[in-house]
Amino acid sequence: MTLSWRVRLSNPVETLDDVCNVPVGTGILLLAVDANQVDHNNVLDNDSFGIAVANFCTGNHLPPGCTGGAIDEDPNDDVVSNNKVFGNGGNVDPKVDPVFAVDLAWDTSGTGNCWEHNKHGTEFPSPLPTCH
Ligand SMILES: [Ca+2]
Repeated sequence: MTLSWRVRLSNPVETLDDVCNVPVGTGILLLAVDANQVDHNNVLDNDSFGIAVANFCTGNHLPPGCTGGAIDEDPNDDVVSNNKVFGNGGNVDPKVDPVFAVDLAWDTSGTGNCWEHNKHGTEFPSPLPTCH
């Protein structure tokens, strides 16, 4: 099944929880998660980025080690494959470093994360690690 993600509205969450920190125009964000597979999605025209893989602290604009070891802050062994990801990052949320205003983004944290067989325009860093 192919899912389509297009987020153009502002974040409607008004309470002061972690969801409030999700940047406007986020497509799919893998924040500190391990062993997730994101595949066969259409991720199009999101203002900030398409699919991002990030460390918990980096993603929340906090210093490294921000949880004091309470959680594994790094994303590990995540696979992003066979997605169509275009037109993202054109109006990036001020909370997001502009280098991540791309279709496929990674803050280079964690181990075992890989990308393959995606159709996309922009990426950071380039090239992203492949799965084989
Ligand atoms: Ca983790």
